Amino acid sequence: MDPILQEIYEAILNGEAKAVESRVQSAIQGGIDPKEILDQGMVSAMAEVGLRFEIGEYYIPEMLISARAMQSGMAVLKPLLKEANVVTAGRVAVGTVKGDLHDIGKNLVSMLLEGAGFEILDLGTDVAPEKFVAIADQVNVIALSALLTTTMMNMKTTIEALKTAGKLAKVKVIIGGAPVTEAYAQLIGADGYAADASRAVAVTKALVGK
Ligand code: B1M
Repeated sequence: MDPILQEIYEAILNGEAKAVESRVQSAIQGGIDPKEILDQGMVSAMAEVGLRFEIGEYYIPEMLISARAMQSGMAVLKPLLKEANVVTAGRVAVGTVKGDLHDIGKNLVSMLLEGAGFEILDLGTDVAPEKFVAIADQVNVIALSALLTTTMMNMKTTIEALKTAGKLAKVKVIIGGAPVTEAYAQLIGADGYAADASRAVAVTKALVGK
């Protein structure tokens, strides 16, 4: 791995937000592809944070501090990830489902969709099904994220609420997040599933016929 990417990786593990910010800036100035910075330096560091949490080496505060450091790097990368396209390809409501506070993956999906020309309505985290129902008429696609096995079932609840409200004829639903699978998406009647943020762009484009 490029030494600067290794430094970003270490700084996220250590929760050093300022260092992440400055190293990401240096990596951009050094001509490293933003996608490489994101995947190798940052997303892989968060995967390691998760592993350390699993084996009891990290606790919630460490996870939170690393997440903040990751967000500070993402803020630097955001304009570069967005600059690819400015045409509105459609409107997408993005949110992490009820009970779930994880927002890094959701923010990444939003950024890349925005970069691909979609207009984003970010509903945030812990979003109740009724909120997705309320916004359904204003968007082409609803994008649901979940990181917990205990909250992914709220994707099903959300799709059921949209169905009951008669919204599914007009709006498509894409789901994703670490515990989510293609099989689960099919089981709960989602229109699309993506394993990562780049694939979420491709799937969303396909859903709106672009
Ligand atoms: Co939490 N957490 N966390 N956490 N956390 C996980 C998810 C966990 C796997 C850690 C572990 O045990 N190894 C575990 C879940 C276990 C499970 O359910 N099976 C867990 C747990 C248990 C918890 C708590 C319950 C801990 C506790 O309180 N005891 C608690 C729950 C709080 C709640 O939500 N109600 C909790 C809290 C937190 C923090 C607040 C401390 C913090 C979140 C901060 C924040 O988001 N602002 C946190 C963090 C940071 C993590 C880990 C370490 C990292 C998550 C992350 O941001 N990854 C995580 C471990 C891990 O994932 N390895 C963990 C980076 C991000 C880019 O990846 O979000 O997966 P991800 O997004 C990916 C794909 O999933 C996909 O695209 C992205 C890549 O391009 N994707 C989509 C995501 N959404 C998509 C939507 C799409 C398409 C693709 O279409 C719409």
